[in-house]
Amino acid sequence: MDKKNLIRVSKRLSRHLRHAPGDIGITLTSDGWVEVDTLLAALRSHGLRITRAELDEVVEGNDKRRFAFDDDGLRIRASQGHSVDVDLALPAATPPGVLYHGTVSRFLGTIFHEGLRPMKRHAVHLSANVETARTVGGRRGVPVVLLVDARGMTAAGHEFQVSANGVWLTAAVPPEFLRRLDEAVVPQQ
Ligand code: HQG
Repeated sequence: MDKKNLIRVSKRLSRHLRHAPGDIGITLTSDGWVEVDTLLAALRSHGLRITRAELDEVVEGNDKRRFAFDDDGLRIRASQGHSVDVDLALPAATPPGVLYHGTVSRFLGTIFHEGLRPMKRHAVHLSANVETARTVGGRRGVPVVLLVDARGMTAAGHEFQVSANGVWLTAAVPPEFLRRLDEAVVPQQ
């Protein structure tokens, strides 16, 4: 599959495995899985014919490893980013001392007032490196990177999870744990 098609199929998978399974008549389990055969048949009857080998290619070749198969390869799910009601049942994990979030300046007023909220997704998405946060923020304009005091949050009892593709997730980040990166003194890890 060429790169353009890989992206096209990946976007389709994101849509149905994170946001709109009903659009192709599939149902996700409570932890987000769907049988691969069911998915391929549903995509086929909605105009997207791909083989299992091509699906493997999309999962393997995905820049952010957005999708994962279960251990026996019979089911697939999105590793994060859902808006539909699923519980991925990820175990709690201890984050590094600081995490990062990329956003844009027009949201800063609200963010510093009420903290980071999941908005349409299930969890606030954070990254362990600045570059990823910059890229995420850059989808919406000139990126502003926020530093999250994950150590302080952990000490205050906030829980974190890490998705299969390395995205750090938490329910919300109160404003007292946020600094603009360009104004922050980065604490030692
Ligand atoms: C902002 C993509 C106002 C937040 C990316 C963000 C990521 C607030 C937007 C993943 C706010 C939500 C997630 C508040 C947060 N007031 N704005 N209180 N709290 N925001 O897309 O983190 O390519 O739901 O800063 O790469 O941008 O889809 O979250 O700008 O990994 O795999 O509200 O989605 O991954 O936007 O991105 P999103 P996000 P994929």
